[in-house]
Amino acid sequence: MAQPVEISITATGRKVTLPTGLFINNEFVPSVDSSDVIQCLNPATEEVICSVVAGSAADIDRAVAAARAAYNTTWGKNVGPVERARLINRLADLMERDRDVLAELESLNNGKPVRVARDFDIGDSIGCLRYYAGWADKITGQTIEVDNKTKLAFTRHDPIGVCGQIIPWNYPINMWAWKVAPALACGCTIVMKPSELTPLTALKLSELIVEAGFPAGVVNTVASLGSVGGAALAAHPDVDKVAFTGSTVTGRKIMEAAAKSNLKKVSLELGGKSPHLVFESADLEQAANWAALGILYNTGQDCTAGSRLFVQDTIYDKFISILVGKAKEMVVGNGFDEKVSGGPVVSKVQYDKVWSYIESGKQEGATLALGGQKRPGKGFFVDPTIFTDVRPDMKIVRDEIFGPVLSVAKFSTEEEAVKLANDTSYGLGAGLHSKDADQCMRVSSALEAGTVWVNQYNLLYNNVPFGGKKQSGIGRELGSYALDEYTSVKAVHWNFGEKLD
Ligand code: TXE
Repeated sequence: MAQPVEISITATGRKVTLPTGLFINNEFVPSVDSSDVIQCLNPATEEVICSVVAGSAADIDRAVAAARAAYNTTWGKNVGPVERARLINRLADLMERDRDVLAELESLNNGKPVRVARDFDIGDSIGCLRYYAGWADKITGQTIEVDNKTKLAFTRHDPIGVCGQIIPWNYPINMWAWKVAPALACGCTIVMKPSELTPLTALKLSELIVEAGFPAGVVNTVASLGSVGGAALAAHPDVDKVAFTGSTVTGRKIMEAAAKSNLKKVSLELGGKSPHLVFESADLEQAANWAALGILYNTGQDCTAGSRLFVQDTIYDKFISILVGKAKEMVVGNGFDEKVSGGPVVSKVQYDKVWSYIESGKQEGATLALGGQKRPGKGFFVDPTIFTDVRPDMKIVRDEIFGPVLSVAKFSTEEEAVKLANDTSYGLGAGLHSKDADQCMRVSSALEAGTVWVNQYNLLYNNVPFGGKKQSGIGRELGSYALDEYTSVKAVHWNFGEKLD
């Protein structure tokens, strides 16, 4: 099985022809040794959308060989930066042209509102491609004086080589763009493994890779189970770098596989349990808007979800009542309904996980201020749920839930707020709201996180780095910092005078 299928998107009347094979050397092909398929579901209806080929370890070998051959012949150091930028920009143009189709496919497979996919996920992804296209001819080294009379040294930022990229299901197109764009700009070739839950848009984008004119083998896409294709990529002896976004548990396995194979370079963007602090001087209406967005955006399936909210005791009751009002405004439903602001969670596994945490919050004695009741009917829907008066030892406070479930606790002093905020093994995001500029500076400096938002939350820009501290990850994506992840610095020592006797 590797034939394209036609998908009917009932809500919009659109018919989309979707490739279902493995994308290797610019062709969609069947597996070399397996008849396994991945069944893709619509999480809003639980209906099967279609099946796609599930790649095996042998298919990963084939894709890596294609990527290596392209790296050595048509890409890598064999193509100039202006041409790399042209192709990346061309890909961005094609995504712009196909924005509606991509948004509908993304919504169908992931559940997020189609409007959000169109305006934010795909808009940002197009911006990400253009941003890194702009970097392609600005990746430069240094000239270093070592001895004015006879020698100097300089550095070159070489492409790192063949990259394995393993992405999750919460932002399938964004994660694709965050990884593909800087890798291509730096001259790397790619074997992409999308999540087995959401492979459809990565396959559609693979068609655009051919149409944009990339040489065969530069970008390869192997839909596969994590334990099969993902594990094979992480352990592959001919992969020079693996870039991963996903759970901390899987991140550990990837690092171990990299260490045990060829010590390939690893970047990891992992889970979080991000703190969000509201001080008494804050604009409470605004802080409540950001706090609601922080936990409810993407149905809480966000690595930086502000899932632990700490509110100063003097404004605690008032703030919670404003916040509950804001959270109630969220319309949860099928992402194809234009009124909907929150879709379902992505899968039955995630649905069961989120509900088990909601049950544990009830059992451990947290106060339910909103939600916490299952809906009848089909679809993996979870309404906004807010627990107040939580204790630091509760499971809902310690673990990443990855759903629209917020834990709220109070603090009395700034020192206590920072201590509570940092009491986690994660360090991805953090937010604070205060009108006291000195306090904003002190607290943002004390928070242990790769990103701190002040008087806002969850906004990201393609030119600002993103990544984690502690067990939230290693390395940085976005901004010029991501270029370090895809380049290897070579120092060249040049002698123009010294003769040895
Ligand atoms: O993640 P996995 P899952 C968190 C979130 C969620 C939990 C579990 O808390 O509830 O993780 O989600 C691939 N070698 N995040 O199980 O397994 C897999 O195929 C190599 C946070 O879906 O980490 C997929 O492509 N790869 C996160 C990718 O890893 C493997 C986003 C992510 O899946 C592999 C997603 C293996 N052994 C989940 N096993 C974030 N940081 O945003 C799986 N994979």
